[in-house]
Amino acid sequence: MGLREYYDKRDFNKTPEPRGKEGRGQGWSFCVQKHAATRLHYDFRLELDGVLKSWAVPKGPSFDPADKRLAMMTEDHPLEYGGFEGIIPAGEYGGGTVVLWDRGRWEPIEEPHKAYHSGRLKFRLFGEKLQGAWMLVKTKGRDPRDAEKSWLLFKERDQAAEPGTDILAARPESVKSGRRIEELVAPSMPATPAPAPKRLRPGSLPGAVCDHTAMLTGTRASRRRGTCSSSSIQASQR
Ligand SMILES: [Mn+2]
Repeated sequence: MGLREYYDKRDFNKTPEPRGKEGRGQGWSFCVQKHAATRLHYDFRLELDGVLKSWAVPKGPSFDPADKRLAMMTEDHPLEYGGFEGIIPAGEYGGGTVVLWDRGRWEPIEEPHKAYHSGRLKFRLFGEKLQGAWMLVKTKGRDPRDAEKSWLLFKERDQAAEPGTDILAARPESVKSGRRIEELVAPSMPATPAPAPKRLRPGSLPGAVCDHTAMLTGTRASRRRGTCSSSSIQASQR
């Protein structure tokens, strides 16, 4: 697939995501990014032939072999993406917050190119959270238009399988920053704090919601709402 689609979808003047380039040779990195975009999902990526083969997994990986998680193939990503976490601005492709949820090495159990192209990829993961044998199997999607993109990701039965453990709830934090996705804020902030809203008293509206991400990325909706307390804005600017 290569990186053409990855480049076509992004404006690198606007997104902090790495431009990267296709790598040479074969390494065996893998990563999982938790991505709060329009919908929360987990991006599962395996290095193959100098790029990260990528699947978006809406429900995330599970240590229970009975959980077959839908994994929609997405565009190849550059190897540099394996270190990325940050905030993709609203309005850009994939706009939202990304944390590096897991990373490590992977190891194919069968010849990986043949396995990938036949739609049955067995592998082991040596991550900080994900371990043991896993499988990605191509499946017929519910929508025929998705037939070429729909895979299932699931844990194989082995000693690393833990049907009783919800790894997503138990270990929500980033392996890079230690932060949960709700705690991640934009790294480069304007030097002067945003002026406090004048007429609205902070938190005075019933059901007022403090949307940090929207405040920080300066969307019109959040400015209009203007309901974040100044202390929480300052806290999030540290
Ligand atoms: Mn994503």
